[in-house]
Amino acid sequence: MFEFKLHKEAADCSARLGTITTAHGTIQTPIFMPVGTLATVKAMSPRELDEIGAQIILSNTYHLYLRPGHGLIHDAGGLHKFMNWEKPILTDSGGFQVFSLGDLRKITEDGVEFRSHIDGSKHFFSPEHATEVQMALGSDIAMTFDQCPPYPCEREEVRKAVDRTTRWAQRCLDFHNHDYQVLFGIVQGGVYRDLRESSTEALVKMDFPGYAIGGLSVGEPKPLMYEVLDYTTPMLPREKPRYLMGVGTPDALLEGVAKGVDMFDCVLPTRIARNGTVMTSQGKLVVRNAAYARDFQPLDPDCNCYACSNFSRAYIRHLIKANEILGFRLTTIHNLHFLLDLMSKVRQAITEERFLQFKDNFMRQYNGEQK
Ligand code: PRF
Ligand code: ZN
Repeated sequence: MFEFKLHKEAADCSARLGTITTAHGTIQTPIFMPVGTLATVKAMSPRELDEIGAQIILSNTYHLYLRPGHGLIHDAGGLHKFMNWEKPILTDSGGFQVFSLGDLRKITEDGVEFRSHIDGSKHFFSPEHATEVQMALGSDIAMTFDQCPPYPCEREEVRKAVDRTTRWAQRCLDFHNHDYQVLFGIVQGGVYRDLRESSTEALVKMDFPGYAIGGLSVGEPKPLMYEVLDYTTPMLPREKPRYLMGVGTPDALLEGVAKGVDMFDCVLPTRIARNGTVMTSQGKLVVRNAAYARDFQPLDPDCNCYACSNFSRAYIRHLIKANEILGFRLTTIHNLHFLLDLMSKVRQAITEERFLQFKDNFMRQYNGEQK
């Protein structure tokens, strides 16, 4: 079961308000998806995720295939039951993760041979296999197996990756067969406009229920990513959800929304939390720094999350310096709350036809960075 409803479109930019209904419930777009690579959003229980307003999470095919294995998760009753998360789950196909392995992999038309980052054992992923694993996991949204070229990358290399991604997308689609799970296509093409065009055109013909924009936020300058988004989102069907993969800085989320993106995911909020950095309405703050040793304010005075309502910067810094688990849990709770709350404010602003004004105000405050 899957339905995308477009409720509103901004008059002065491409921002959209919508809902996506899956077998595990309805989510509101634009949305940020916390990343739970190993069937856990690191440091957070599902109850806590629920409390901070997470509506959907992302998990990774590659990691779960290697450990504990999709067969085991299937036997446990599927990923939702295994991890006790009852709301929607999107799984990434493993394409991106396998391609990030560098020397550990070999690509052919049939698929990718790679060595496990855990024990060095040999494995093979094909479009069919990536699809089969995702069906066994039982996520609500599965992704096609794509080839994400690095940045920078020669045009000819990117062209080959686009053509292969197109053929692999068709193979995923032909193989996919699941009661409620849907499969999204992934557009590639690097920073080459005509390649983005041919990738999009080929995938749109296959009529996926949703489309991701892959191959961005891989090291290119942000203005270049925005330029690619500017011409890529209008090539995608208006009535289908658009997902920008691997983007999660506040400025890029707001730009993405303004350019018509509906879904985002990123490890950033959870990863930086674990090294003592938080996002606040006044910019990034490295609470681990000595400057906060005697700072008894909350992480973000404008935040009402559990961490900010109950603890000071000084206390959280102390926990992190002492390597206490609670410190990392509190910064994770705050960072996820911050982005989920930002997206909720974004949706409210679109509803009230003042999104661009909201975006300007937010960015002005955020860029007045604290040290
Ligand atoms: N493809 C897939 N997953 C991804 C990406 C991609 O291009 C990116 C790029 N930022 C993040 N995650 N399958
Ligand atoms: Zn907070």
